[in-house]
Amino acid sequence: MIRHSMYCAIALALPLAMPATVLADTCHVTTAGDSGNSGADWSAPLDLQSALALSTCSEIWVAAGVYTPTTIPGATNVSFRIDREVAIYGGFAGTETARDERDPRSHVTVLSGDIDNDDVNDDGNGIAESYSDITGSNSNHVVYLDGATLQPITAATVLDGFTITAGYADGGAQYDSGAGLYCLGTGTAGAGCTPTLAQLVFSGNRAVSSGGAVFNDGSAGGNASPTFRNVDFHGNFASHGGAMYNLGEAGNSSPLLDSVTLHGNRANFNGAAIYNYGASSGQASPTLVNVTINDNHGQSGGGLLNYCGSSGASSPTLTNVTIVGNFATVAGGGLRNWSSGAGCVVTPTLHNVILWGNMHLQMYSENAVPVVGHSIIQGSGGSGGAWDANLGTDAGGNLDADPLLGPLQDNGGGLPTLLPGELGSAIDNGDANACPALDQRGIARPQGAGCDIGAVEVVPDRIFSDGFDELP
Ligand SMILES: [Ca+2]
Ligand SMILES: [Ca+2]
Ligand SMILES: [Ca+2]
Repeated sequence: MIRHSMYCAIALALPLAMPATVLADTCHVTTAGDSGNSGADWSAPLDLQSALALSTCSEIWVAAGVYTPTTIPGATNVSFRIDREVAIYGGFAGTETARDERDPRSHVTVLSGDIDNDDVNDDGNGIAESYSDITGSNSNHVVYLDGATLQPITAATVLDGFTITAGYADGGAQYDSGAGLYCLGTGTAGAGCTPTLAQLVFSGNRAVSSGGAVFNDGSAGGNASPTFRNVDFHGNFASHGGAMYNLGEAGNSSPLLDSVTLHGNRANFNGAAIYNYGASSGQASPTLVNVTINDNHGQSGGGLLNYCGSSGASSPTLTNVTIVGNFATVAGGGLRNWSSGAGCVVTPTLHNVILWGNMHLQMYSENAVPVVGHSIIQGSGGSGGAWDANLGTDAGGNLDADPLLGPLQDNGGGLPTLLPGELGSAIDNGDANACPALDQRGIARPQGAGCDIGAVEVVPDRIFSDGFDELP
């Protein structure tokens, strides 16, 4: 009864105390939303396209359900288009009054490209778990971030808590790339696409050309370098860059991937998970921290392809990254580093990285000399006299011993990871100077005597000083 009377007092006081424009700043969206509603609360929801179009919606809350950019079959060029500063959050049940009450894993909020609603959906979840679920008419880009037309897209533009699925980029020109999300930071001077992309799943997107899930276009003087945090890429497909393609041609495309898993992606040709392309004085040099790359298949670069075509750079920095069980039919089951033009620099830096069980060759380099320290590389010989110089510069602390990884599964933290065995080579053998504060799951580093190599820090079984396990 006390609660009820307080609620009434607040409900009566609010309209007097706060102008309507403030109430409209957070706009509410449901699958039953309508452009005629205010969006001010869950009882008057907007549809998603209307909320994106309203400049008064500086923050958008989206309730669980499946959203498509259009329901007109054949209108494949229509996307959820974002060209301004706005923070968009999914994962709401549709009753919350505070943002941190949401839960994207319980209240799955899907942005789908299946505009004619005919994709394989046996499980009824509205998500393409694989690109092979796609049929009929699908959006060329499910989400289109335009940082070149009105204003640059900055880190203040947030997309957080969604599953992005069933895009099929099979149109002409740029409509053949970036089926899940196209990040446009190219063209006019000052253009940029550097959004914050968090708690996302990119599943079952397909591009005829490049970037099955994501295409970061930082060409022609631009910059397309998003931050990806807690993101899962799986079941995506393209000719180049099965999950992601970073185009830094006469520009920059160097995203940050922090706590990301890429698994089960495919490329017909290069970069089954990620293709980094630097050329014409541009660069594609992403930073990967606490990243798991597993079971991706392509022709060359089963995990990453780092390529430079002419006078540019493709020199990613990998720290505590696990690249395991990927496959390339030609070369570089884990990584291929390929410098093919004059003035090119392809010098990836690997610290605390696991490269194990990739076919064929863990890492293959042409005119490129990676710097490798405190990493586990199968067949490398380890640091010292037995080091295989084809792998690059031995910065010390490298090992050639089995990390005894478990299967890809949820080991906590929400993303699938590969847990190192407690008796394996990863435990406590990382470089303390390169050790991130947390692991991919959000567990504090280091645990035990030192930082572990790879994306996951193992919490040792607690042993009492007498040597006996503690009681349960
Ligand atoms: Ca499904
Ligand atoms: Ca379809
Ligand atoms: Ca440790």
